[in-house]
Amino acid sequence: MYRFGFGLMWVVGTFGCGGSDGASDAAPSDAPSDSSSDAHEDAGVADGGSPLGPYPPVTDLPARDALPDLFMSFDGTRRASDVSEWEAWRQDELRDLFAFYQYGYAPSDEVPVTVEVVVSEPDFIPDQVRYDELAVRLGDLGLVVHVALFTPHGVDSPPVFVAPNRCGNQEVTEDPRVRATTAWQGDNCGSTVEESRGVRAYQWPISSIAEAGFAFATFHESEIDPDDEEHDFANGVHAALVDSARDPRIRWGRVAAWAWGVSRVIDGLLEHGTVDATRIAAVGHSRRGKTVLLAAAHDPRIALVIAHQSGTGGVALHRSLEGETLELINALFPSWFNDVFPTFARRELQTPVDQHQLIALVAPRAVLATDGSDDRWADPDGARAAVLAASPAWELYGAPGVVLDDAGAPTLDGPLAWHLRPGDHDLTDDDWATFLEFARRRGW
Ligand code: GTR
Repeated sequence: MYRFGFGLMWVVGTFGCGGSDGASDAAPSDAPSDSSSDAHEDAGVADGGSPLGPYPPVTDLPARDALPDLFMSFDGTRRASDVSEWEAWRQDELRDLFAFYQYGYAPSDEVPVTVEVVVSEPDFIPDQVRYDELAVRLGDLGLVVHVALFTPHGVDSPPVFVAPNRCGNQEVTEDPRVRATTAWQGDNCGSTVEESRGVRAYQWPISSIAEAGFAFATFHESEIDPDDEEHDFANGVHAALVDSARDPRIRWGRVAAWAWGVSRVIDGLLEHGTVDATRIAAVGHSRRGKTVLLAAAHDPRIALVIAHQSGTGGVALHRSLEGETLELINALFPSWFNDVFPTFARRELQTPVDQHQLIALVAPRAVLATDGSDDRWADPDGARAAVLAASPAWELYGAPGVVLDDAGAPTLDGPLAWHLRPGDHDLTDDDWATFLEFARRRGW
């Protein structure tokens, strides 16, 4: 048993290999977990190109059931006790640890974007929504991301929801004025691109979003990187932008590439200039929930992030040991993370960073994590616990963090929130009602 209480609280402790453990009651020995097997190779890569490493190989990391401390340095020697220390070194250290052990490093090259409006439909929905397709060209990489931008009539500088999509922009509507993707399409889209037109329109209620005064911008994730294990990294931005100075084991995985893509789409939207630069929300479902959370942890322009049913590698704690395991996610999707992360299979207690720390990197901006009661694979309890454990990062800024109701359940009232609705893995009108309500309570 690693958890106590109602299965929703974890002891928080320091992690550093040489550091003291702040929660010794709950911590087992520092010896690596005996659940390790010979099949798990030692994934030490010395510094391998990490700006802040070197860090120990996975097999040398101690097993701790206490959550890694938000504020204590990895080596356990210093604590970020105020915002200036948190921002001066601890945020960088956490980002570096996540890159080194989990998501991989994005190349550091600057990629300036240029924007061309290639479709304009001022009355896409009469008297309500304008449609523009922005072709966002990524430097000289030979890649163009087509952003479908729906803006409400009569709202100057609207806030915007930015969302990666799975099948292409044509999935969001039956209307042929939204052009279909020419990039790779995965399963569950349709046997032809045209068959996938409107296939997920029910997930993207463009009219209700506009009615609430918001713009909606979506793009096909494959235009950044196809989720295509067969061709691995031979296509998309992985092929176009390689940081060969890094050890290949810690180069970026697919989730990191998609997150980088969210930021390039924001570059494009700001260049275009229609939406309010101070009210950019990123929203993603499932693997795209993982993506937008990582994007927000790196990109301060994302003022509000909604990670919907993001599960393992998203909001859910590794240490919750429920739902999708680290072993399974890496076996099923070997390209989503870096090549060190699979070494944590059956070694969840050795992870030196856990997902509450990724959430904390978004503070003091707004974060909403949402789940479905029947979606056990995404581990709602592990997500709720992560959100609660991240709350002290908001408190450091003097903000309330998670606001609980009288029964102790998280509400939508604070800048950090978790919400559970009945049902399974999907993106529904009820979810959108929650997203819009959360934004409204932030004063958007
Ligand atoms: C599942 C995967 C989850 C989640 C989901 C999705 O198969 O195990 O981590 O990301 O896919 O993106 O739909």
